[in-house]
Amino acid sequence: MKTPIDSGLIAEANQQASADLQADYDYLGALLSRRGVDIDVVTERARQFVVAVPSWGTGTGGTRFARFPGPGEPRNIFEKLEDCAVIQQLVRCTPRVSPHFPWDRVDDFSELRQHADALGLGFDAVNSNTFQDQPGQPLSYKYGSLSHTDPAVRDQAVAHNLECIEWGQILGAQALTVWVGDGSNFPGQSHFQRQLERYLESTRAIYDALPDAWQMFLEHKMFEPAFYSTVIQDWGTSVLCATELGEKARCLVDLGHHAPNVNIEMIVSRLIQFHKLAGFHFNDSKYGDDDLDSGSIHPYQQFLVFNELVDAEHRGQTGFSPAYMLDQSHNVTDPIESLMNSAEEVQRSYVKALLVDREALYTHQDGNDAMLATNTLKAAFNLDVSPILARARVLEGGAAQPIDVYRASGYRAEVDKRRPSSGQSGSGIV
Ligand SMILES: [Mn+2]
Repeated sequence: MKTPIDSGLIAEANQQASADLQADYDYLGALLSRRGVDIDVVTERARQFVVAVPSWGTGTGGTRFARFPGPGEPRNIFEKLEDCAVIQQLVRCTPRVSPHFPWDRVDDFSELRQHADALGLGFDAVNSNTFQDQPGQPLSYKYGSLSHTDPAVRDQAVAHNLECIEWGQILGAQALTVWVGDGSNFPGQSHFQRQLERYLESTRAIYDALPDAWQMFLEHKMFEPAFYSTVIQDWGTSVLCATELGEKARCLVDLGHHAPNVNIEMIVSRLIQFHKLAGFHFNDSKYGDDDLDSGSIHPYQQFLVFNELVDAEHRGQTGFSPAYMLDQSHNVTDPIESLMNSAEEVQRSYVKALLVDREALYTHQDGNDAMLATNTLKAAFNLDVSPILARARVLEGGAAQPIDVYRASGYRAEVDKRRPSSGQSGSGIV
């Protein structure tokens, strides 16, 4: 397997940090032991945790106003995979990449799969794109795609989703994520019901083409690019459509796609209860769909989401197997650093949620003791679980301190030399 970062560098850095790491791990281990928790069991669970990386996240994002490209940006899916391999080599919890079509389209998908294999990477859900026009595309998506008033446009959008499934099969993916930018910008512009009927008819055609083991993830979004109404605007419409389509259709929760202050963890609970949770696009936000780094603004909210997920694991909820993925736009940081940091932040929320004393929580809930119930959650959230995360990475062959090793490796400067800017980028925000 090709490793983009010198493994000797990782080993050396880990060795230098090992005494401090051991002391921190022992301290946390003793603390957890007093709570009746075996730290090594938690570390084992942390080692099992995986979150997928979006191919488009490896490029610098941007806003409607500007994009400020960084040095050595990947110019195609092969180079994106190379960057994803760096992330995986250092953090060891991101073994799969989610491709986006047609941005990541290649002539030979078998070759692409082999390229990923050689880097120790697999493919996660494939994403279709009918929210922008591609060069040479016969019909425009300006007024919608799967819900367009013109059946020829809808057919074109359906056909693209079908080719995504076909390509995804070659890559070994097992899910198709469908997000449409369809909606309207003016009251009266679109007939809500007829528009949703058209969407359902189109998605039915896609659903019927899903291979046996595949799932279809419906991603809702409240606004943008349509600013008055969006066809799949919230989890309510999403779950209605997923129910209409059938068992293989589930709802994908992008943390940035809700109205401000919405209780997302409660939505997660509802979707779990009715077997309709597909998975997540993790990111964070302050004002809207900001696509900021996971856990950078609302780490407690992310923890509360994981509290619901771990609770479902704990109770052995049937059919519970959500797909975790990052979906962020990196405007001012090195995308590799942001993705590594965010993978760790998501894993951190998971590990903290594992430390919630669930039996105590249930007792306080049943006894209507609001104070002790909420403090039970805080008792887990307030712990610094960094030593567990570092230990899990080291045991998996990764770096105790991924960003330090990445910077020391000189990877960015090296790729900058052999990746001259193409003046265009396939990266974007979904
Ligand atoms: Mn998303």
